[in-house]
Amino acid sequence: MSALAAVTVDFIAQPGQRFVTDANGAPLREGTVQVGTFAVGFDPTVAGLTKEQLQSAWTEFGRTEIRAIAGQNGRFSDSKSGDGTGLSGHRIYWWITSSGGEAYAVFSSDDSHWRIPTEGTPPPANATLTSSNEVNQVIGEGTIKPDTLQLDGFIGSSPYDAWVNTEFPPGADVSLTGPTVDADADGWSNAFEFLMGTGPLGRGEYPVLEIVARGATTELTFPKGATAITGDFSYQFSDDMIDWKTAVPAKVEISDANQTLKATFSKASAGRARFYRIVPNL
Ligand SMILES: [Ca+2]
Repeated sequence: MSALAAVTVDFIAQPGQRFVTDANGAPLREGTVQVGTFAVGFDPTVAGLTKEQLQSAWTEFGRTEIRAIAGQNGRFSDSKSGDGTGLSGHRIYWWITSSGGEAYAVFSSDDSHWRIPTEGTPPPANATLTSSNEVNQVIGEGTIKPDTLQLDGFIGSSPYDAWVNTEFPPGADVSLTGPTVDADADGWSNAFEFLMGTGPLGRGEYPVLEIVARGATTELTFPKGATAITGDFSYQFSDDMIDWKTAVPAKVEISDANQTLKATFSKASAGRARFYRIVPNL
């Protein structure tokens, strides 16, 4: 089995294919196309993800500028080569932004050209071609039309900002409201209070976490804040409480009725203890 050391991605929106437009349908004259992937275990299709959450899981492979040439506006084409190690099998995404970055959408496709070649079976020259006519998936406020990929705009406050406005008095100092601050000094950061649905100023409110080994799996169940989403949470595991590694759940379920989240992991090998912890992605 040969390792995938390098890969080339060609990305194209040319005459005869879909081109990029602004929210009014006019060809985009200034903007950028990033080509990249998202972290393993991160589901970018979950509704309500903020730009910051997408960016935290984003790995850029390369980028190019949208053309500003008469008859070519909204088009682009480029070829980027890079290290394919660790990206084997990852789906490729286009993150298209207007000039200044105010409007953006992330596009992808189910087409096989939109996956980094798999180690062991690289195609000739490890090339992957991605064409605008193959796009069939949009993340964020974009629209896929027969002839265009539209950026509908994505401006607004995050769910965390909205929660701060609800939980803190008007005009509260930012030194109290940041996600890493523990405003009520109860040992839980504001980010965890948001994620777990407890009050950031209600010292003494603690979420109840439950961990159950069940057959071939381990289930971690905990309360979830009303506007927190599965993409807000990452997980780590350790066998010695010293060396922590990323834990990717095999399954994540949300119970809307009582706002609990259950992450299911493969069980540790027999006879060994395993510890899990939750890491906020804020
Ligand atoms: Ca706290």
